[in-house]
Amino acid sequence: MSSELLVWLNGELVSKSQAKVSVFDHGFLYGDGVFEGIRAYNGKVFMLDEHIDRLYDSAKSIWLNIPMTKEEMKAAILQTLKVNGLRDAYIRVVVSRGEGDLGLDPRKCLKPNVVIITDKIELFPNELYERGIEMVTVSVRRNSPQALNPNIKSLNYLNNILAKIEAINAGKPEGLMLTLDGYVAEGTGENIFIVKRHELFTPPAYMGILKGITRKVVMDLSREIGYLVHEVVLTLHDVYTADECFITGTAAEIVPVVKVDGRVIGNGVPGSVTKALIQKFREYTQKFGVPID
Ligand code: PXG
Repeated sequence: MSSELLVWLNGELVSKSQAKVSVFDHGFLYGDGVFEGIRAYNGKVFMLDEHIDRLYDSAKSIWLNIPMTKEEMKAAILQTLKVNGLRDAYIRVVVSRGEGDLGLDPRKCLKPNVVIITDKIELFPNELYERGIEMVTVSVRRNSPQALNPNIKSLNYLNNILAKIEAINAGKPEGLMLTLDGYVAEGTGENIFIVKRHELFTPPAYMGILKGITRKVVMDLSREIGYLVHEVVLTLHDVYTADECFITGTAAEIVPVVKVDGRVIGNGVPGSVTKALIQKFREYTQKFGVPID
């Protein structure tokens, strides 16, 4: 095993310092490309098929042809984890339009660049999960699906980054993004749920959000435990008056939210439903996934 991290770049494993693409790549010039963030837990890749399916769906939607099959992509991910000796990891798959000229025309980009980065996972501090976080509604609205569908996990994340900066400037770790109509959409890189009378509510995917894979797992686990789950339009009033609130994402997993725009949610501490789901989710991630070897 090499001491320097190896990156999968267009079919070759190259050391981190050698893993480079052209400044003429349209991923760099225009954010023209797609990506996925995936986790490995305990020697197994969590929800691998679901992430690969979403990657290929994002690519299809933007007319980007990934130059390898899904099976080849999965094998490449497993190989990259293996050579780096990683059992608990964060995996970033990036497919960009490739090198072109300075114009927008993607037809000039003949070969997409495919990159798989695997690295140690930087866990969020434990106290975040024990105490919960505060969120603030940001003024930047989530991209309209009519302009750029948030279901596409594209390299163009400026919408979310601007929202994140606003939250940070307000001194809060995470921002709550609304749709153009002012309905609750999602966090900057997480989906949102509220709990009311032991039932779960989350905005439907057609509202213009990323259809999160953690969101789907949480909905399934909730139903398994016996909670009803509803995908419904939510207002800020619904959030402020919820018993519990939490956000979900591959990196964050399930993070309790205890204050939104200054309103204390429920008792101001992570609620029993949220805590039960965090516990159940952790067990699930340790058990299920595609083995690395
Ligand atoms: N909404 C948005 C806008 C996202 O980008 C999620 C929801 C959650 O989806 P999953 O499938 O992960 O449950 C995301 C996740 C990170 C990071 O490292 C996460 C995301 C994008 C970029 C970075 O925290 N996406």
